[in-house]
Amino acid sequence: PSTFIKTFDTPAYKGTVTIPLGLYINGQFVDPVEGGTIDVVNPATGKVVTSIAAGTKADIDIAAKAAKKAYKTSWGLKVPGAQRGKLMSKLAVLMEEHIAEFAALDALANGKAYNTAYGRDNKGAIAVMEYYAGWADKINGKTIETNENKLAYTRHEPIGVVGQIIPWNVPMFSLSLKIAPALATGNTIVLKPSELTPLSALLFCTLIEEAGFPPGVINIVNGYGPTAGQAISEHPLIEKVAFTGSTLTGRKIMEAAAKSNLKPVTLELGGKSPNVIFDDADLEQAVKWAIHGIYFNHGQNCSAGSRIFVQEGIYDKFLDQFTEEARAIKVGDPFSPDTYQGPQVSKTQFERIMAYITSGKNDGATVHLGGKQIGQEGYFIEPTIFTECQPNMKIVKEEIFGPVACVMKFKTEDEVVEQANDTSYGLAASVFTKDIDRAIRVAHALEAGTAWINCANQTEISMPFGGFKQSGIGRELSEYALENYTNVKAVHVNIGIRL
Ligand code: TXE
Repeated sequence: PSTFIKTFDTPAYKGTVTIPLGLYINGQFVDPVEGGTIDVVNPATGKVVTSIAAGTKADIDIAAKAAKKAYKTSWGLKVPGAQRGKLMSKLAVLMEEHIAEFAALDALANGKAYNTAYGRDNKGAIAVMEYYAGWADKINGKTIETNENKLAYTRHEPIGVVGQIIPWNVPMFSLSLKIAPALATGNTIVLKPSELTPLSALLFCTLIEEAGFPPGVINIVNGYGPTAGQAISEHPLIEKVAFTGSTLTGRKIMEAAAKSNLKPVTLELGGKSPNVIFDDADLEQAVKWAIHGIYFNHGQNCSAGSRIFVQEGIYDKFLDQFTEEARAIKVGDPFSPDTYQGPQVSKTQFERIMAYITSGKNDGATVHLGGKQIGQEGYFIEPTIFTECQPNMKIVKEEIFGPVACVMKFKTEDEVVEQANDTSYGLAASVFTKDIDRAIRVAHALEAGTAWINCANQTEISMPFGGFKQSGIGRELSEYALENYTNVKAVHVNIGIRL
């Protein structure tokens, strides 16, 4: 396979990054069987940066077989947890050594600010790898007291080969939070990055062997969803699939899993998270968190606080200050050090968001701020605020995944809890109030996998993350994620029962 060499000479990053462009299978970069390619586009310009190898079903098959062999011969229960953890720690060190290159590749293909890619995504990815390296020798079952004639205990065994399919919004963070718990528990992996942001994953592949992983333990196959992604979901040797992305694709993955070998599925899907701000909230802080809640990462956040409910007493003041802050957001070149918001990730996403803005207008909502493309080149969208929104409008019901907030007025706690829960999603929710009773009461009443009190969009590696309702199945991060990657075996040892 060929290589991609890119020299960056930007205010945020200067340096040259070199990555191989093949599929990473069984410890080697290889060409795809069918020779397909993916054009990687810089969303700040709309221009193709490079073309990379795209795998299909045939490549996933080779990767799954390599992963199976590695599982049987050089990973899984053959390798003590402490040793697995050691390799993962080494991998984290190598990721840290290359963090600037990772951030540059993610800023290039995703369009996110280099500083965000560096300080949030990639710092986070490294921390996740370190966190699960620490778990690798602590995957313990239990002894269970039954009767004196029996020793009964459980083992948390690895599942085997696991498939993982990730999106493009936080490329390296997603990769690490999928791979790390699977490795810690002794599984081998076939992972497909998003076709929109495949470059940083290729750099990651160059570190796997150096960290000491045997060939076949981690296989990374770039490719498109309906081909390579679908092949992962239905492959008979792959015994579990973990996915982050759209609800629509999540359904297809579950279906393929059910129709093939009934592999268990964990899903982290979209959201339409409510942010509820009461009259007695610290207004300045509520405004700042609400801005971070919806506009961080250009609104391309599964837990984005896209429905902002403000109590009538502070509604006007909130809207004024929120608008002022949104207007001040620095939109521009991802490689400029003071950029907060870059372009949306792709033309498709840009067009989808602009179509939502049009639908909001057509449905009678008011564009209070923004609503337009910025410039002619690339996929930049103005931070946008809709007011006068009604519950049945598409912009209120559906995930926009862009810098678009719906601000709505409410009167009472009961009313807002009902409205906030009036959604098929249930990923996250925020509540802002100084009244501790109300804060906890509302946080408990909101139907969401994560509830934030007086903050928004917070991630802790040691806290579980996942959705209620149609936002997903299973929990990622924290100790909870380990459950996704182990099979529990109950062992009954007879030490005296006679028949
Ligand atoms: O997602 P897809 P897209 C939401 C967000 C966004 C929308 C569409 O609302 O606007 O999804 O984004 C792979 N079998 N989120 O089109 O299609 C695909 O190759 C197996 C929320 O990018 O779900 C990629 O690797 N895999 C979200 C991954 O699925 C398939 C993050 C995600 O792509 C496949 C991203 C198939 N049939 C989007 N089709 C979040 N929860 O954070 C596609 N893929």
